[in-house]
Amino acid sequence: MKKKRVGIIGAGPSGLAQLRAFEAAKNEGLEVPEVVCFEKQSNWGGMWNYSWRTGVGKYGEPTHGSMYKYLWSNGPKECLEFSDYSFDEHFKKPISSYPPRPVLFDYIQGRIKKNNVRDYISFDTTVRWVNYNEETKKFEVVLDNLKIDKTYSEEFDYLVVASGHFSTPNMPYFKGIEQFPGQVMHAHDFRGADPYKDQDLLIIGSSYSAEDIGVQCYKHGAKSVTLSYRSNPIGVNWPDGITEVPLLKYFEGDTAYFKDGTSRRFDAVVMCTGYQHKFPFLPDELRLKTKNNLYPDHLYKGVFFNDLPNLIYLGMQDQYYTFNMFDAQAWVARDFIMNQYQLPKKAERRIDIDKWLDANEKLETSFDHVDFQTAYIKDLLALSDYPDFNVDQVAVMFKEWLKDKDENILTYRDKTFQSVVTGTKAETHHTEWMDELDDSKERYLYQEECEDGVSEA
Ligand code: FAD
Ligand code: NA7
Repeated sequence: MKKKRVGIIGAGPSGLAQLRAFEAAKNEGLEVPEVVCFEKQSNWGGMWNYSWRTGVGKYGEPTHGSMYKYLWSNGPKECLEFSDYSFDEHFKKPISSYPPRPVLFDYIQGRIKKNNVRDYISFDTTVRWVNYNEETKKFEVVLDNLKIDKTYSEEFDYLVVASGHFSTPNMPYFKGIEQFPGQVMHAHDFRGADPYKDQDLLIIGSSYSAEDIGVQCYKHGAKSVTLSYRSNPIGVNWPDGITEVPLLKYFEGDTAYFKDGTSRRFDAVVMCTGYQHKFPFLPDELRLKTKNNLYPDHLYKGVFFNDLPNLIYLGMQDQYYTFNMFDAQAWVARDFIMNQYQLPKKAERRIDIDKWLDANEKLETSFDHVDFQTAYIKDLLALSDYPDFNVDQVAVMFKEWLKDKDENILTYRDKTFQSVVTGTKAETHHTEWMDELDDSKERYLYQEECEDGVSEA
């Protein structure tokens, strides 16, 4: 019998989790389907594969990357650790709880380099369009091999969409912005704090990007940072030099006027106003339409498109849990594809989705959000043989992290946590985060004992 074919769109952490899930089954001696992953960039890692480019890439495709220089993990690494590949196994020594981007990128790659996962990925290949054929029950995927400028198509029995959702900017308009004399950009195009040294910076938004870009620019020498919120302020104890104000109403020249009647002049504006779930390669009836939230509608177990469950979406949720959530999802998807996990009927699936949507509606605090996603992860873990980990303890760490940020947004990254995978307590990093201006892997991992016993990098 002909092997089933599985197409995966994207080789970021979610797509790689799917590849790894199949490899794990293969290593157990099971017969796995034929799997092909398409990645429009020249390397894997998705967001973690930093790109200096903005706008379009070398082949004229929209640049996927939204990450920037000097980006350090914004949550404890112990909350995202793969349960089948620990930080200890990768780094061979304890490291701190908040590593910089290149170190996490290295970790992601370590697990898949152990297998021949790269062989399954067609790089520099963008998915242009998908048709579903009701008669053959197959997905026809139209692709562009960007390197040789060739369009072709392939057929699949299952399609896994792992193309991420923090790449297409949500960019609001504010009256007068077209006359603002300084730089206006979205966080998607932010590549590091250097241009904002000695500048007065306005940031719109009050979520992760606003917080992190604001604090980074403060750390790297911005003269002042003003954060303007629409619904709720971030509300942590800000240091002198960072202020939160209500929403921007309009600009007059370089001066911004806010809802509370205050005004101030700025050199530059960064819109940290979130991203759109965008799937330009999917027709209407297959496209997930959602805002960024913890339980997008239409996905059974947060994964299976209810109208057509052979269409699988990974990582589409707003995220407390990341790498380990993608794994838990990918393992369940794999078991469905390999007939080891049966889905209930569509109406039953709908009831389950509604149950989660109702619960999501009722959430109020950040702690509620953590508990909700924790319950979701547990639900997934019960469905596959992805190695169990102490999810309740991870939830405790997330809550500690939230409290740490509230207490001191500049020092929370100096805290350490204990792995639920190995029990290892993280090291204190050799340099306090506020004094550490170098985010390279070499600098991070290098440590030398000085004569006086104080470690120095
Ligand atoms: P992505 O990483 O976005 O990967 C999607 C992949 O799909 C990309 O490689 C892309 O090129 C490819 N692709 C897209 N469209 C196509 C197409 N048409 N054809 C072929 N390939 C395609 N998470 C954390 O855990 N900790 C952090 O500190 C953290 N910081 C973040 C900071 C920023 C600025 C952003 C934007 C996100 C951050 N995240 C963080 C969340 C991050 O999104 C996840 O960690 C993770 O990268 C999501 O993985 P993914 O594979 O779902 O999506
Ligand atoms: P998020 O978490 O989706 O947050 C988007 C923010 O943008 C949020 O504060 C919104 O305010 C705000 N927003 C959206 N539209 C507007 C308008 N029109 N005006 C003002 N403010 C607006 O995106 P992030 O980029 O912060 O985080 C995404 C990922 O990147 C995350 O996983 C991180 O790890 C990095 P609201 O509260 O809705 O009023």
